[in-house]
Amino acid sequence: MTRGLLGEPEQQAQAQNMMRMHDHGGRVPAVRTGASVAPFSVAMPLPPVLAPVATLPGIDFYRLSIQPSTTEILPGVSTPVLTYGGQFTAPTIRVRQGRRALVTFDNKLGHEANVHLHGGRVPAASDGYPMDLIANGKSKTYDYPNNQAGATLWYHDHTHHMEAEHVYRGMHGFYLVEGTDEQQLGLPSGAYDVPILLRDALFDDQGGLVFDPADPYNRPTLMANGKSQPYFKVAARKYRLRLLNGSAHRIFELSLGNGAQMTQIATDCGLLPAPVPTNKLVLSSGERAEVVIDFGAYPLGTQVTLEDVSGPVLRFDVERRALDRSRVPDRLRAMVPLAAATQTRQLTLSLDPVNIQALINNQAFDPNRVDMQVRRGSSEVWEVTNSDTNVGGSGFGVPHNFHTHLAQFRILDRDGKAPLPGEAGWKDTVLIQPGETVRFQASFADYLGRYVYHCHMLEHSAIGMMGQMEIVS
Ligand SMILES: [Cu+2]
Repeated sequence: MTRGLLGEPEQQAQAQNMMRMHDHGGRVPAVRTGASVAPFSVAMPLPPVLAPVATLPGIDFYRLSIQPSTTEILPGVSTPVLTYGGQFTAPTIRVRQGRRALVTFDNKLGHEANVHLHGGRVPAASDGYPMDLIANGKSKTYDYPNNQAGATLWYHDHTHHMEAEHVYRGMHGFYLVEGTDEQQLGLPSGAYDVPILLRDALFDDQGGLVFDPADPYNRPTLMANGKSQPYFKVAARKYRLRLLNGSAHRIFELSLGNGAQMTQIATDCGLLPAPVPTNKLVLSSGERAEVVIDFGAYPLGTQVTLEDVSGPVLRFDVERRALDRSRVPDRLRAMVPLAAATQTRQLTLSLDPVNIQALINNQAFDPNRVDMQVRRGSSEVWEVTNSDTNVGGSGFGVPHNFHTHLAQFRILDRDGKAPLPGEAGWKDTVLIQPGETVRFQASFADYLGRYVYHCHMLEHSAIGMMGQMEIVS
């Protein structure tokens, strides 16, 4: 084991705990599954939109605490959680493209933590580098320039070794960038533009969240915006739904219970070139998809479920009429041709269950080691392979995904085959199935310094499936 990954005894213990991949170690927690609660018994809340504490020309100032809190995920049960702003689905920060946001976080968690703006193109000092932490009792102001296209971003903890548990316990929220050219498109807006954070959890008898990194597959309760299988009353008209997989580990495979199509309009980093009709959305941890669903197609009283392969997540209840002047244009966004790539790199993801590590190119993350240097403003092709077809000789394959900080990318191919139409836009996170190689081309704009890239199944990044690049001039 490298010193960088497992220097402290408590971190060693934690990592060993994480690598008991499927071995419950005799400590099987009492399960209070989502199935024990009647589905669709509570309304899906919308996370509050955070108001600026001060404003200057071109700049908004925001302030949020990082603090423990409680929330009601299962009806009538109080669950301790870790939050931004005391809210289990943190307040939504909604900004306009080109308008800078300075967000101050006051850490009252009782231990160190930080904040990463997932999908944000931000200076290295504001990226939430895993070792760049806010001590308990201290504050830090993150500088978000918002010089990027409109997109559904999110903010979450990135404390090295603790990111999986922190995010699992609730340190996640939306950060929505409104694009300057979006309004003229006429997409559903205002009350009909709805962020939905999807995730999972396992509960104990007392309603506490069980975090067992060794068994991330046993998290049967599905939630939307912090409630277990809620309903959401909708008008009979078009809605823009911003779906985020905020799970630490789970892959959602989503469809509508009635088999109807959704119209996908955006992916991680904003609008697709054109709308894509689809009846299935696969979102791995950290990925986003925006869809338009026209509930005007249904009579009042219709109930439409959003289903994962493991069960329903959310039910839309069509309960009133409303005027609808929104539309989904045939063209959403011009895609600039990719610049010529200056570099091709190969990265291989693998778990090492014997040494309790997760690796990129056979190395666990070491903050003292720079894995590559990348020229600012360059464009590179990365070939990322998931070699875990037979983890530890078990015969089982394990999916991974891959997230780049700072850089946005476009998928070139999967095992030589063209990407799906819904993957045709700019992305920052991509699912890679066992044995699969994904080739993407990334652009490294704007900022210098050290940024990480990693598997966004956070139990994997927490034990080393992460590397760092240094952007140089
Ligand atoms: Cu992984």
